Amino acid sequence: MIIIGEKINGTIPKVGRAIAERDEAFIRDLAIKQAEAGADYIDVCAGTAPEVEEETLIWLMNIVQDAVDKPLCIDSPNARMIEKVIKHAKRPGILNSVSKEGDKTDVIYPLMKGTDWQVIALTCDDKGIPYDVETRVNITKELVEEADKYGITPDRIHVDPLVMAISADNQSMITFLESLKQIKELYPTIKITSGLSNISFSMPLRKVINATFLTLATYAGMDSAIMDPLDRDIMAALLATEALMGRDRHCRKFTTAYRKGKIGPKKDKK
Ligand code: THG
Repeated sequence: MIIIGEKINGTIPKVGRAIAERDEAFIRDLAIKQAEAGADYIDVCAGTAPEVEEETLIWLMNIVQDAVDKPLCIDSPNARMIEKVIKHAKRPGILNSVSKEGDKTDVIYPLMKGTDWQVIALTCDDKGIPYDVETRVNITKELVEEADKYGITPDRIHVDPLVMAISADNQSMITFLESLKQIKELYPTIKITSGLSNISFSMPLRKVINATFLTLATYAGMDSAIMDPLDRDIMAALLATEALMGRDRHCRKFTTAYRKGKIGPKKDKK
């Protein structure tokens, strides 16, 4: 599983406060902790008013890149904001995100041409977010065909089919997994991703639902997840899933994580 650490996000109240106070140490610590916990990419999302988003993102990007040796996942609802800040990235990571809304592809794809940047492609368009399989697959086709014009191959695209809360749609995970299956049949090298927390919205015991979703989706072939790597229970579930799927030779990753106190009972740091 490719882990995209979601913690540096100004919409989380504590993080929003740290951003407002320009508390560099707090952001730095979040970057280091997520990297140590196993994040492959560090998502940075300003979550601020548009007027200050650019300087906030650049500030966050610089702190993270200074603190850890992990590529960024630049998270903004505004494609032109991503265009403005991308030059501050020291190396290619993931652009979060493109979709068929407005002219997003015309802004995002040229930034990726001839580079190693990857992208998260949301299956939504100007009509909104579809939750049926057919529309998700059709939007994916459009996004992949458009990407091809810029030489962007499917293996650089993480399709995010935007899973709906199960409290709102009982079949949410089932249609998500069917979308995953059909998209992968069309494009075997494409990646499928998801934010973990959307599925459990307005439910009790959200973390149990998120962890179980992660387990089932991983088994079904999900490639990456936007998640909280500091959540020890979710990380334990993920490591167990990968061991059970035969992806962890001699269960070494699982036992090492346990021995180091990264999962299971906390061990005091010496
Ligand atoms: N898809 C894509 N990008 C995304 C999302 C997605 N970016 C934003 C979001 N969804 C993913 N990021 C977060 C960040 C924080 C939280 C949820 C999603 C969050 N955090 C609380 C915290 O850390 O304190 C609570 C954690 C918890 O209780 O689990 O809520 O779907 N492409």
